[in-house]
Amino acid sequence: MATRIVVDPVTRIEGHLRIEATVENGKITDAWSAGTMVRGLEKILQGRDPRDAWAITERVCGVCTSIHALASVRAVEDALSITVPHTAELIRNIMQTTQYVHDHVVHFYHLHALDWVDIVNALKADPVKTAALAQSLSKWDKNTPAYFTEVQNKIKQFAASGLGIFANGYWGHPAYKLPPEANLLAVAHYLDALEWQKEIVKIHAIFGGKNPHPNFLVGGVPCSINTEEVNAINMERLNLVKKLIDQADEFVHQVYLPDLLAVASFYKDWAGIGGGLSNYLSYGEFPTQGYGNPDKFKFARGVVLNRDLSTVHPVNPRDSQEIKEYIAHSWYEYKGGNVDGLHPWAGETDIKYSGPKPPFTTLEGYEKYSFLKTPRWKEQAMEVGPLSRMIVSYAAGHTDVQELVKDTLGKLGAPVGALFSTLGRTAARGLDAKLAMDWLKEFFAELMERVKVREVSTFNNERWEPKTWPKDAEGVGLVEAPRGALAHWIKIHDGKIDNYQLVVPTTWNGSPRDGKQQRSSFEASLIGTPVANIEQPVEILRTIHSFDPCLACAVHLYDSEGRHIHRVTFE
Ligand code: NFE
Ligand code: MG
Repeated sequence: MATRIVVDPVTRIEGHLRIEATVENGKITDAWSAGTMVRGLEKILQGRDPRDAWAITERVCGVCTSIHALASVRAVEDALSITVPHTAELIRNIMQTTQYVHDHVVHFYHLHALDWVDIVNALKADPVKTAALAQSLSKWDKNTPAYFTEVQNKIKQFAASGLGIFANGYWGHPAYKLPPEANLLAVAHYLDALEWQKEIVKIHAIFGGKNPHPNFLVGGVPCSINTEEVNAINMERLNLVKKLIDQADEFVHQVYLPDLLAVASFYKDWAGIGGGLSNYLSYGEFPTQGYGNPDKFKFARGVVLNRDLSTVHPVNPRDSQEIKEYIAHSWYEYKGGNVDGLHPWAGETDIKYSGPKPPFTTLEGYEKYSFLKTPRWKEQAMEVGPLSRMIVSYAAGHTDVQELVKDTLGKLGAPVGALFSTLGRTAARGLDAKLAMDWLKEFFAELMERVKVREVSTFNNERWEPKTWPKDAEGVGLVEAPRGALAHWIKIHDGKIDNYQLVVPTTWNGSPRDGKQQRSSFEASLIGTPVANIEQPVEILRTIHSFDPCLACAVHLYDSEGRHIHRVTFE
């Protein structure tokens, strides 16, 4: 008999997500993913100055901070044909690679690790053996018996006081496979990562004034470089950036990547679980010769269909027949009816749902069940994220990505097919961080070369004044956010925003089914997942967390009167 499991709220994510699944004979047979809270942005933007949009959209989320600002300035620059000086583009790349590294490390330790790491079991570890294990993995200078003894003592005190926010974890669950020493090692690095993450974000503060939500600028970046000026980005600031980059490099290579491989080696069965969709979309990222030249991006742009790595299909975000958002199962209405999808330039964001509302207990049998819309590329569901970036760049022949992927699979003794899984998704995020780390160093070195020869212009003001703009303009800003393909579409009329639509990574991955009942990534990836104990569905968390969900980004509209859109009652 099928049993229905509800996980609501899913914790260790950003925003509000509910997952329901039916389990039969110990495996998931169907799943529903619902965004349960509404936020507001797309309507707030209407009628405003396009040059301000970055500051508003950026605040959709504090996790992928800065990313929506980048998508926004790119959309406006695209609409107004503004080219950004190369030095400004380098600084944007530095900001964004910094964001990748920060976001992925925080995800691995603070949002995902406890799906694989049993804190309580770490109490059984021998600190001497833990140090030996750690030293076999890396030369990080904290890999000593004294350090692991100290961490274990902290856990002991913590456990004695009831484990605080971790009290409801599924400790002792049979799905946890790490030996006690590996658990202790991971918990120690969980704490180290907390300390470290507040350092790397200073790079955002240096170039963008603060973090989260650093400043951006249409036409460039809002900082000027002058090595002799006390208030500009001077040598002291640049030296601090260099130091923070070196620290980050050490953390990624000496802590995150060795831990990722060590943990993964105990969970190889998860290379056969959670694959979900077989289509992968990446917009490509990190311009090296301008945003208008995607062939020279570090990550490739395109779509891989049916896991066929021999072909990369081109993506055109301007084509009204390619990317569309559907609302067959979302709490919205489109003026022209709810069957056809809308291209984002013609997108609508109106919650006028009047049909039956599901009770709090279940979504079963209700046609509409989420505040996320359902994006499709040529009517097909796409997975987005680090794994999609690896797959599309691999298929596009990017040799740095190919070598890294092959090398990692070799270390794990896993075939290429292992990529298409929960484990593959989590491993791909580590590779993404490593590539971003390497490129961060490269972009910074190039910036320093330009500083030496005083090629330091960071702003193109040619089209700053609205009187230089056409009466009507439309643009699209594509970004590979840490969680995947992100785009903002803007329509400008008489110097003001006429329409503004965001289609966000977690909207692709976490959306409800489309009108043809095709599932999106979260739902598809849960099918077939084993669940050992329906009271403690850690397996659902493993797969859902492997996407690093952000519902704050994914549900970004609001009701203009601030009404309760959907009131749930406890029964
Ligand atoms: Ni709020 Fe985000 C990222 C964007 S959504 S985290 O990365 O864009 O998936
Ligand atoms: Mg949207």
